[in-house]
Amino acid sequence: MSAETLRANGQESILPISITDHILNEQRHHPEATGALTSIMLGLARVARRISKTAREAESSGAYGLTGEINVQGEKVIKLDKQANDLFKEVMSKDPHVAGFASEEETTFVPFKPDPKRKYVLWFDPLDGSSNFDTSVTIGSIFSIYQRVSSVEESVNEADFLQKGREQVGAGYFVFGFDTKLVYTTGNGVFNFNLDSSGEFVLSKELPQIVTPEESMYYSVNEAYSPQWFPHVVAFVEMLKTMPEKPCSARYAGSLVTDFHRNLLKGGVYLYLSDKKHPEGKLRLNCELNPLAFIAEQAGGRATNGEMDILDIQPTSLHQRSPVVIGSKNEVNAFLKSK
Ligand code: AHM
Ligand code: MG
Repeated sequence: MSAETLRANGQESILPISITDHILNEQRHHPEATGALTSIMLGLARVARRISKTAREAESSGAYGLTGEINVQGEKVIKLDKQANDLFKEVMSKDPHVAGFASEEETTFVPFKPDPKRKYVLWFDPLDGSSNFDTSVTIGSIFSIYQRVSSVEESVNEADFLQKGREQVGAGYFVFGFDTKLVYTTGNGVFNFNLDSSGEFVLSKELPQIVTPEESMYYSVNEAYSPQWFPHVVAFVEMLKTMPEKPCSARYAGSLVTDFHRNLLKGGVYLYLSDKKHPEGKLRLNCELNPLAFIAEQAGGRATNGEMDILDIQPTSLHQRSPVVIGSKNEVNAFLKSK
């Protein structure tokens, strides 16, 4: 009997529940499962282990500094951005279920060898918050898994990477801080793993499943842009600071995964909206917002662009940006009412 089953039967497990145990157990509820998600998740965990090690040994691994390139987002590429992207590419190209991927760091999507068994495509932000890396602020990787919509007889095409977030079959992120975490969902709740000293992601004993508080303790926004904010945003942030019962406190790392993760656990709302200088906000719909919106909803939170739920937006281009308010339900709903 697996450790998961023991726990489900009300018997405390003394064995740690690995990511492999967990996914296999999840798949018991899906008799049609082929093992593809297990394989993909294990590949992602492998990539994360390597990024974690490279980041921890940044001096000797040569991960600090810039490559000298500018990516498709117009941003300077740091060496660890490139190393992380190359790792995702290499490991996922060897997965027999993955037909191709798209990434914040790639100009367009990358097809793998055509094969009818390759039924899934992935989106990554290989290294989110990377501009913080040389100051030891927590960074992360974000991923999203879709079933391809193109014919399996052919190579993937752009439509595979322009699916609504609602179509995700799995999504998650890794947090690289003083420890390494994996948070993921396949649409059946949000699960929380820690990388242990043997290199295994194990289900957290303290907090195996994450349900986000309905009320925010924190708000996260770059207030340096407040001179450009539209009046309703100024008023909303003021309201967060002055809520009579429990005013929110500010926390902003400038690293989306870090800010999102803290707010998910403690209750909080993250905003990156349109302003007079950023008409579409900054964050990328496909590789950043859709996966985090899937996690937020599965944990009981919400994500909106101000007009509709993030997961219902039909993407029209690969690197499209979107305004976002994401996190605890009460404050996301309050934002929508305040408009
Ligand atoms: P990136 O590091 O993948 O390019 O992501 C963009 C980052 C987010 O992690 C973060 O929340 C945001 O940009 C911060 O932007 P700003 O400096 O404008 O506040
Ligand atoms: Mg990012």
